[in-house]
Amino acid sequence: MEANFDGLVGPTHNYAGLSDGNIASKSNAKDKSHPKAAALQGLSKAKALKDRGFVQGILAPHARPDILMLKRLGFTGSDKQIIEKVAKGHPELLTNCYSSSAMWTANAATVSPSADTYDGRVHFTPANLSNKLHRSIEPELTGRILKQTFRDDKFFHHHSHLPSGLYFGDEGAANHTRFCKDYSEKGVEFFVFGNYSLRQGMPAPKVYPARQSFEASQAVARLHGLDMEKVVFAQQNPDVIDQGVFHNDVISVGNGNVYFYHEQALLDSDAVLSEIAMKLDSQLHSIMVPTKSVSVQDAVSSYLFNSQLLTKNDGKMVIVVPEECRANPAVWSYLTELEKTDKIVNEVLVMDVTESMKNGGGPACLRLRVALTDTELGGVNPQTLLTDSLYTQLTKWVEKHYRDQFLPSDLADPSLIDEVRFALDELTQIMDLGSVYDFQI
Ligand code: SUG
Repeated sequence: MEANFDGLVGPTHNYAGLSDGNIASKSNAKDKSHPKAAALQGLSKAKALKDRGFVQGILAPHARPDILMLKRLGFTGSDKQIIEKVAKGHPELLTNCYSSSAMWTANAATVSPSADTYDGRVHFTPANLSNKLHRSIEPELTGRILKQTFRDDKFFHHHSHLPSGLYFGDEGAANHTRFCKDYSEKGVEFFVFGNYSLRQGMPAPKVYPARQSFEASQAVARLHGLDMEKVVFAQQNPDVIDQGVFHNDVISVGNGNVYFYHEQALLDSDAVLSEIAMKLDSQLHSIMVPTKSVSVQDAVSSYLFNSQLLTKNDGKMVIVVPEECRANPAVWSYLTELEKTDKIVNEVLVMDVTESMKNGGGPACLRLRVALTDTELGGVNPQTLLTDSLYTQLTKWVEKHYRDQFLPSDLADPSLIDEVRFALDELTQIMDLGSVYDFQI
């Protein structure tokens, strides 16, 4: 089966405008956020999908502020004194070390299911997220959270993140798709990159950064021991990166034998699609959305492609889209037609994840896909798998600890450190995460 592990939105969810190239993040910078509503929206999405029979997990949020990062930058004193100094003299560092961006677990790691890997284990490589300061501080803790979640090393193989820096910039599953006939069979792993970091004169975006390099995608495929006859590398169209498509999952999504993509998503789409179909050795059901139906601008503002394509019991698929798709006439008319006419994708399900959308994260950003066998599912920490009881516990926990509203200026409040730590300490008990966080209370 395919399990989806959604990121639990952290208590300091805020809009700091930290992501150049991500239009929503920039345009909502300094707005008031609603951490409690954000976390509850995410949990409701996960619960709704669990109630429909999909396997749903939860990945814990990160501990913020990242005091260790500040200490490595030369700040000294008690944790509260450090925050006071940073708030006074370096407000830009304060927003970075307090970001709750780990909630977008599509960027947590690249995952290869056991059917594809050399040692028959599920492989995880945390993304180094080198392109943005606030995200580059995630991989160590992400690795620890993944180890506490996918525990049994008989089934799970955890790698370290790739070397930091721009040469091996890696953004995880947001730029990785797996096509297959059946989840349990060997599939085709599809890596989409934004640029070549070590080759001169290749196509590259001009306005915004490419976050994923070809060299990084290749390294992850090597680490996971994939059969290169079953791997496809493709370059994202640099022009769409320059229009705000900072990850491939903002312009295309695949599942099973279905690829749902925008006409302008890739360089040389025809060749890429034939390679996927050839390596899949079965029919690829490709749904190309033409620019005349949905412009790149509409795709970016509605997040049509940042949707989840989920296989139902009858083999058909539901597409889970954000509310913003319903509000966009061109996108909604496209989806209404798709639901009526497509042979496989026959249902549209709309979810409210507005708080995440305002930072550029749709339904698909909020989840990490992990295809597992029944036996492997047994090796997952059970307290990370969503049940009615875990949903109730997590909802109560959020209601108890999260603020209703938040402005980036609230990060200067030194008492926030304890507020967050008490909450996370309780969470480690609810989710049985041991000493995954490195703070003391
Ligand atoms: O990395 N936004 C995230 C959104 C990630 C979306 N993920 C996928 N497409 N898979 C990013 O740009 C904004 C944070 C801020 O501005 O406060 C932010 O990090």
